[in-house]
Amino acid sequence: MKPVVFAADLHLDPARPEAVAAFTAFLTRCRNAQALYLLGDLVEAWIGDDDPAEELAEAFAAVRALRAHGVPVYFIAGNRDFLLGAERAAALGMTRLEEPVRIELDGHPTLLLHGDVLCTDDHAYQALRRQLRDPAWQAAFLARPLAERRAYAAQLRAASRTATQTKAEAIMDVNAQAVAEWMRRHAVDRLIHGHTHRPAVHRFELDGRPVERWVVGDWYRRGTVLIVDAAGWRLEAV
Ligand code: LP5
Repeated sequence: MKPVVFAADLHLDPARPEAVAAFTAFLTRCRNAQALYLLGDLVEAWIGDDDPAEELAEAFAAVRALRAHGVPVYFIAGNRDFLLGAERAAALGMTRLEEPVRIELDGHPTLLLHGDVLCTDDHAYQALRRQLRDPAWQAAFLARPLAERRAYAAQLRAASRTATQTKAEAIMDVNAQAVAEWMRRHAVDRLIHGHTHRPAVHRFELDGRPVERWVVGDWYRRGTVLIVDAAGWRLEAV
């Protein structure tokens, strides 16, 4: 089985060139993969498809090079890049998939999510999410000039940074009930997600069956990706 690779929370930002370089180098190592799944927050903040995002051109050229090598790159949006549409994603070298995504992986029905929908104890975030995912709100936001949107996004980032510094760690993790409900509803025995920045595998029982939740890590210092191949499932630092 050729490797299927999962990464999330890269938060690509021209202000962090080392993370951009690490991602670009990582893509060249994915050339023997069956597929690469990017589970959201690929970029630090995506403010609309009319943003040329020129500073990240090299990273996206590497994504297109991987695709040209025959490796499909699938993208699921996160809370930082939900405004990256299917058409622009395709131009950047990726196929946008709408979550929840259910795949058959290594003989396991598997659910893929960014992960933020599982954090149901974070009521302030869930309220913000409902607002930001509202099509009317998005249309009004996208009608603003780019510079204004950039400033709003920076303000929201600052507000979020302040909020997350004072929230209890447990609130920002997944809710066990939510995990069980998503897995039950989609009849899967594996769940893969990011968002919480807590790379780990959680093995537990759901309705008497053994199931697993795999969490991939962020790329702020060093990325942690999930690789599934003939050797099994493993989290690997890159
Ligand atoms: O991102 P991360 O992991 O640090 O924190 C998230 C939650 N925060 C967010 C906000 C993003 O960081 C900002 C995204 C900007 C890019 C999108 C651009 C397009 C939209 C621009 C809109 C103006 O998702 C954080 C969670 C955390 O994950 C863990 O799950 O806790 O949620 C919050 O911090 C939300 C706060 O609790 C409530 C925020 C109140 C905001 C008040 C408005 C401030 C002014 C806005 C100006 C327009």
